[in-house]
This record gives sequence, C-alpha cells and structure tokens, in this order.
Amino acid sequence: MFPYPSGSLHMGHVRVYTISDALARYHRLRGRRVLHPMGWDAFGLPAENASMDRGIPPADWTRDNIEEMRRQLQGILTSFDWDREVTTCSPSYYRHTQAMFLRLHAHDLVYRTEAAVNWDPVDQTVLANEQVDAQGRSWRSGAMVEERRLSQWFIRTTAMAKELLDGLDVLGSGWPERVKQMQRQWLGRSEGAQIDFALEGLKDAPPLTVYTSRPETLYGVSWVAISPKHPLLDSMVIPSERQEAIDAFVARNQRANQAKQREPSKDGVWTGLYAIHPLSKEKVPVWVASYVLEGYGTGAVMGVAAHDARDWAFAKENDLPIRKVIQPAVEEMSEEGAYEGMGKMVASKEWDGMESQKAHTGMIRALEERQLGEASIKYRLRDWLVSRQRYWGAPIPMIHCPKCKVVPVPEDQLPVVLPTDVSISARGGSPLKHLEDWINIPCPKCNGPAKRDTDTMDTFVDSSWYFFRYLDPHNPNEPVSKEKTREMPVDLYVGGVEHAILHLLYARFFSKFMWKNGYLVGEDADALKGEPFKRLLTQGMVDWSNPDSPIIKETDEVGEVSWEKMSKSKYNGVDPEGVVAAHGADVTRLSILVKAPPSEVLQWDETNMVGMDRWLQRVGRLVHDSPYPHDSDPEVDHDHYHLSTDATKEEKDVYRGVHFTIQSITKAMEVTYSLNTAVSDLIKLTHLLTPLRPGSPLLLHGLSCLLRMMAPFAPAHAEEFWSLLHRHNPKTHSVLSSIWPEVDEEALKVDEVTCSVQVNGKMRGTMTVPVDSEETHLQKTFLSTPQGKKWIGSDPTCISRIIVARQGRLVNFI
Ligand code: ANZ
Ligand code: ZN
Repeated sequence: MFPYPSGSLHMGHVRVYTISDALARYHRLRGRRVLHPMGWDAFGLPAENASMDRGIPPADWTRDNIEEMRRQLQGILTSFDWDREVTTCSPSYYRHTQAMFLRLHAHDLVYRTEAAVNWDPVDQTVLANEQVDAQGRSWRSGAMVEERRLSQWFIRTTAMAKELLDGLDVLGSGWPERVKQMQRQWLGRSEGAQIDFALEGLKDAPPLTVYTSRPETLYGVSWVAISPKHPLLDSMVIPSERQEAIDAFVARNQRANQAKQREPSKDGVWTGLYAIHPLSKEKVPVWVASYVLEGYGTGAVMGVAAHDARDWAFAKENDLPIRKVIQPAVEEMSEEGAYEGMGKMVASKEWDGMESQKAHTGMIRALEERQLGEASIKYRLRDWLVSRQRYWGAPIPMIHCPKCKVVPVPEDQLPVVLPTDVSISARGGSPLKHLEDWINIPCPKCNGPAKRDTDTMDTFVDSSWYFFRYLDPHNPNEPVSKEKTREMPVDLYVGGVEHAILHLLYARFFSKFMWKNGYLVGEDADALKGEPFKRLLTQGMVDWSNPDSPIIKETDEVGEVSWEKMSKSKYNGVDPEGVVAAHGADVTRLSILVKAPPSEVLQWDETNMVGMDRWLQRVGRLVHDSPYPHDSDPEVDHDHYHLSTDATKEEKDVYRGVHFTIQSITKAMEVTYSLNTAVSDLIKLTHLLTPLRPGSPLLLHGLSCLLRMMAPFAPAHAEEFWSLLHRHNPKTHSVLSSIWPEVDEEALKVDEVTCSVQVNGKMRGTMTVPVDSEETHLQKTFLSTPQGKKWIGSDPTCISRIIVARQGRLVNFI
C-alpha cells in the first residue's frame, strides 16, 4: 500500500516497506520477475491545512514531502522500481482517475443526488467528517456544524454487493479470515422479507412496506414505524391535531443528527394513523421513530418488542404492547429484554408449535401467495459518496449546462487540470468556487455557456486503482492497457489492517468493474473473478511506548481512521532517520523484522539493535576467516555441494541443520510470512556454523547459504560479506545475481527416530528405531526391552494391532 506523503517516514512505514522489500528481494533471488513499485497517495486534506497554516501552496508542500520521503525510503535500502513511481496529484495520473470516473459513469455506476454535508456557518464552508469533533463543532471556527443538503456524486457500489461478497470466498485462504469477516460485516447481507401494511382509511394509497429479517414474528407486531425522512411522511394525510407533535419531533431529530449521536434513540411520535396487519387485519399504530434509518431496507420497520432489543426499548419508552410469539426451548426468556433466538411459534394462529426457522420460510411463502409480501435480500452497504467540496483532489470531470444538464467532459479533453495558483483560506470553502475563468466553459454538447463541477473526488478514488497504473505507468492514453492487465492480480499486497474495510472494498470494486467490462483480462483475472489482490498480508501497528506521549489506540471504527490521522498522531517521537543514522539500515530492518510476526502489533524499542549488530559482526568474522580458495568454482560450490560419503556424524548434523534452515526460511517467505522466525533461524544457523574448521568446504557451503538467505533482510551486509567470501575470485558477482539455496531433501532425512510407546493406549516407555521401521521390527525391538517384557510379555501373538502415528514418533500396541 502506497503512503500518504505526510512529510517524513514513521516507524509504521519502515515496517511495512521492510516487509515488502524483504519479500521482493527473496523472489528476485528465486529468479522470478518481481514488480515492487512505489507511489504516493498525494491528494487530501493535510496539504490544504498546511497551506492555510503556513501559506505554502498544497502542490509545493506535497512535492517537497514526497522528495523527503523518497530519500528516506532509499535510506532503508528499499528496492523499489522508481521508474514506475505514481503520484496521484500529478495531472498525468489524475487524468486517468477522471477517465475511470467517466467509465463508471458510462456504465451507469455514477450518479448525482442530494446528500447531507457538514456545514460550518461561520467559515461558510463544507467540512470533512474528520473536521467535526464529537460535540459536533467545527475544528477551526468552533461553530456548531449544521446539516446541509447538496447535490453530490455517488459511485454505485451497491450494484456490486453480491459480487463483492462472493469474491471473498474466491480469495479463500489468500486473505486473513479477520479481514474477510470485516468485509462481510460491512457488506451486511441480510435475508428476509418485505411485507406490505395497508394504511387504514386510505384504500387507494400505496401500502407501507417494511423490511424484516424475521418475518416469522409477524403476529408479534404491535406497531409499524417509519424513518423521519420517509417520503410517506409528506404524502400521508396526518390528523391535524398530531401535526404539531410530528413537526417538533422532526426538528428535534434534526438537531440530534447534527450532534452525530450514535446511540440508537428511543425517541418517536405517533402519526395518528393506523396500519392494517396483513394477516390478523388488526389495527397497529404508525409511528415515526429515529431508530429507523432512512437508507436501510425500506426505511420502515414492523415493531416486534418481544424479539428485538431496539423494539423492546422503544416499546418500554412509548408504552406499546409486547407480544411474545417465539417460545425458547429452555425458559431463558428473561422478564427484562427481548428474546432474539429461535424456538417454537406461539400466539401465531396456525403457525403455533412450528419451529421458528421453518415458520420463517413458510411465512414468506404464505405472504407471497397472498401478494402481501415477498422474499428480499438487503445489504447494509451504502453507495459511495465521492464528492468533496474541497480543493486538493482530482476535479470531477463533469460540466453543468442549463440546456443539456450534466455533460461528461469528453475523454480527449482530459485532464481537467486543477488550478494551482490559488490561495486557500478557512473561509468561503473551496477556492475552485471562485475561479470564474476556470468554471465558465462552453458546453461540449451545445457549445452554450456552461460551468464546471467544482467538487473534487474523495482521495479513496485515487487509491482504488493505482496498482493497475504500476503495470503501465507512462501510458498517456488510458489508465492501463488491456494487454498489461494480464499481469494481474497482484500476487501479494502488504499494508495496514486499518484499510481492511474501505480501501480494500473500493479497490475490489474497481477491479471487479474493470474485469466485468473487459478492461481487465487474462486467465488469472478470470480465475479470481476480477479480484485485485491474490494474497493479503496485513501488517500490525507499531506502538511506541513512551510514557510521556499518549498512544492512540486503533479504534473499532476502522473505516474512520484516515491515513493522514494515523501517520500524524501515532508515530510522533520515533524518528526512523535518527534510528537509521545511529544503527544503520540493516540493523534497523532486522530489529523491526525479528520483533514480531508481520501481522502482529509491534512494540517498538531499540532493545534488539545491539543483538542484531553483534550477529552481523559474528557473520563478518566467520566470513573473514574463511574465504573461498583461489581455485574454487562458485557455480559448483554454491549449488552442487554434497557431503562426502565419509562425513562424520557432526558434519552430517551441521549439513542437515543448514538444509533444515533453508527449508524453514523458504517456507516463511512463501507461505507463513513469519519473517521474525526467518531472522532468528539465520542467527541459529550462524551458531551452528561457528565451531566448524575455518576454510572447510562444509563451512564455506554453510556461509554461502547463510549470506544468500541474509540478502533479503540485511542487503548491505550480505553484499559486503559476499564479496569478502569470494575475495579471491574476481569473477564473482553481486549476491543479488546469485540464486536462493535449494533444499537437499536427502539431507533432511533422519536415520533414526525415538518414539513413545503405548500399550492399549497407555504410555509405557520409549525406544529408538530406524525411520520407517516395519511393524515386525517395532514389535521385536519393544519386546526386547524391559518395559516390553513387563507390559506385553514374550508372546507377540497377543498383539492384535500396531498403530503408528505422528510420523513414527508414536507407536501403540493393541
Ligand atoms: C421485525 C423484527 C423482529 C426484526 C425481530 C428483528 C427481530 P439486519 O438483520 O441487520 O438486516 N430494520 C429494518 N429496516 C430498518 C431500518 N431502516 N432502520 C432500522 N432498523 C431496521 O436487520 C434487519 C432488521 O432490522 C429488521 O428485522 C428490522 O427489524 C430492522 F424479532 O423486523 B426486524
Ligand atoms: Zn449544453
């Protein structure tokens, strides 16, 4: 994941890019074609803030930050393909972000509608959510933020909800279960029914349709409720004596919204109207309630207090009847609270006695037959609001014409360049709004006077497709050529778990869109159904334990932790450049990697540095004392070394140790990504080699393997030691052009194994036997031991079965 160019690297950056760099270097050593790119997620609010605080134009601030961070990344020896660098705020990049937006628009996946924004009445500007505090005040002016409704652009992510959900199964074990689970929750698939309630006395009016995930509780309904923003509220004929109360409630609700209240409210008001229960034909009151969300389901619910906690609270508050219709198997239904589980149907006419799961499908069918409702699947996912009334972002490539209405900017007129000679102030909103020369342009359709859209895109749009651009970074004509997309998907994506939801969901949406519409092609893409990232490695946070500075813990609301926030608040204090200057890049890299597995939280401190430094010195001494001889042929020595047949047991053990290490580190790099154990395995290997005779072929072999395996982690030292090891051979090249050592499978085979012995499942002793011994041999050996004689005796015919388990390390005589 590319970084936001906040100005300087923090320890989290050092960690994530060390991980990806070690893996990239490893795969290069395996002779694979590795694309290890880097870029900058360079639009966003902090540049505007810096501009307001210090009067530097956002473009300049961003450019300087990028230069500084690029230099720092090079300082930790990352091997990025800098010729593929992408910067989302450069016109050569965002022209394609705009092209992507137009593609989505052409496929009816972009639309414009009214939505609420945070409005600062003092500064006269729209605020980002991050700029509104918990009390609902503007961070800058301190004014109470108001809700305003503006026409804004949306991307229709909901059109792909099912594909986004099903794709998680396609990814399988390539993605951490936890991340897939978070995505599932965010998508929020819910299976239930829409049920129609006719309004009393309004025969011809359309019915009130509710969405419920528990249609079987229909006989438990004691009210229906609509959201305060439900369109019916304007069209319903409300008894005049109720109007005042309703107006008061709607106004109250508006204010509560502004304060961004999160608790589900019990606040509500009766409309004075009744709905008719579709089956019992009883009258149930129609309420307006703030716990009913406008954007979910149908914006209307049926209230079943006995079996839904929110409904229970609402009923208690507003004195509504509670009707139990599901009987728990055991009487666990407490007096105070709803029973939300399954059980037997009661007080439900002909459904009584049926299991509630069965009643669920039965009720849907019954309603469908009578045309009173239908099965319905809903997703919690909302469409993506991408309009920002801000300056530092990609301009939305749309034109508003009084005659032709909304007209997309023709592709050949992209990019819509963001003017850079602007001054930004807290007041008056985006400077784009005041640039008359920029705003006024002829309509592409009718050539009449028209205006540009002054909104810019959410920066998550920029980062939703950048990985495609790495494949074709200099293509002036399109975001990425179709042919180049054959390299997709990304084999391994490494980044922070704080992006588990939004970024990854949007990136998956874009990629699936490209695939469905033929912009992304190839067998691999087809096999993964357009998923962009085959494997995902989520790296844990870096904590810095300094008692003087508060540590901001990751919140549960992952989606709201912005990249900017993360980098600004969490890592102040540990300056990676200082650490690298004091200890060197390799020791910094090693210390970070060895401390924790990549996916776990890392408690950063410098305690490992001395140890890592000592280890490197020890390797250096070994190499110094044991160079390859003049006449050695590196080809043969590195890859075709074999133990001589008369090797001693000690030599055999060392050789086996070398190859066990190769096996375990290879597995770490390919499968488990436990880079911490990889580093500690290298240290153990060094200890194993230390007692060997200087200059002995086995030591040289071991050192050659060690250095090649060190290269991904400590590239500078590996390179230095490699040339030291081969100092007598002028033909030897860089360790980077060597190859990863191969496991000698033969060497891994152990001759003997010590196994535990059971008799009838009870532990009775141990014995040492040749690996893969026949049953008769096992039996013979055990019966010759004192335990064998004691527990079995001397007659082998009483043994009916021999069970060998755990690769021969457990033998059970039955
Ligand atoms: C009656 C009922 C009875 C419900 C019961 C639940 C339990 P999930 O599963 O998360 O999709 N609901 C529907 N639309 C709503 C809205 N716009 N705002 C707030 N709540 C809404 O949740 C579906 C349930 O959430 C629905 O099923 C509905 O309450 C409520 F014993 O209907 B239920
Ligand atoms: Zn026009």
